[in-house]
Amino acid sequence: LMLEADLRKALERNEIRVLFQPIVRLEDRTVAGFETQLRWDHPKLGRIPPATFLPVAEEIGAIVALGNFAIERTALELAAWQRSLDVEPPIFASVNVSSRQLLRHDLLHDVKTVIARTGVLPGSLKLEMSEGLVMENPEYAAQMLTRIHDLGAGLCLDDFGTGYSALAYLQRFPFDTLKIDQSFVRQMGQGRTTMLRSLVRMAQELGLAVVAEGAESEEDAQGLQELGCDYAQGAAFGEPMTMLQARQLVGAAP
Ligand code: G
Ligand code: G
Ligand code: MN
Ligand code: NA
Repeated sequence: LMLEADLRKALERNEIRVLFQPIVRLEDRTVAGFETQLRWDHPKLGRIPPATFLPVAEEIGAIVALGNFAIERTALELAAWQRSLDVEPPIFASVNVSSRQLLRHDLLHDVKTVIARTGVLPGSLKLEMSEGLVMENPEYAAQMLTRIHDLGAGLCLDDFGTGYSALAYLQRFPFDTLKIDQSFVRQMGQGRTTMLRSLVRMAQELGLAVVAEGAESEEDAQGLQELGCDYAQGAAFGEPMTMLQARQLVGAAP
């Protein structure tokens, strides 16, 4: 297939972008960090979303290279910000990781190498992954994540609430943050807050920070804050933007 041949060359041809979507503190609406998102700017087809090209990358064995590119590019940018900004806590970035990176490749080694090479403050580099990914091989995932956590990197459980595993079970994993799936924010918009309320309460009792995704309006943001979410991301605060725009947003040196 055309797409496969093109994707093999996309990295070296500089067609892969790492976008940054702001994550704000609900208490004062300041930017706490970003979630990074890969995009492929195809020369003929235009911008291709990860949901389209990551499965292709998986098939052709390019998923680890793309994942490492996202981690490395993000860490380089954060390290540059840290040299020009003096904010406490430092601005973080949370990079999505795929099942293959965590379960069938040495993600520990990759993260360790990137931290050493870039000098990024380890705690400002976070990895996020879905519950489904972790549950593919919980024993191995727990081991790997514990060792990555020991490097000082942050760990966020993505799409929380959409899976079937109990939080009590996931407590054995060293996550510091839960990201509540946007479907619960949609429910809140329809006056249904039961799920969101209990997910937030569980997270709080376990000492985990809570990010809500899919905050699309000021009304969403206020509702999430009232329910005790610490952070939110979504159209209300900014769509995924270029690194240059993110740099300007946080006031780092150009
Ligand atoms: O932006 P969009 O909704 O199209 O993103 C679709 C999915 O692609 C997201 O859920 C996100 O987890 C995934 N994704 C985006 N960037 C990366 C990345 O760098 N690595 C991995 N593994 N997944 C990513
Ligand atoms: O990694 P994950 O699958 O969670 O990726 C998050 C996806 O959700 C990204 O593609 C991001 O662009 C998207 N997203 C972020 N904020 C909003 C929002 O406010 N509304 C909608 N519909 N999508 C959002
Ligand atoms: Mn995500
Ligand atoms: Na998500």
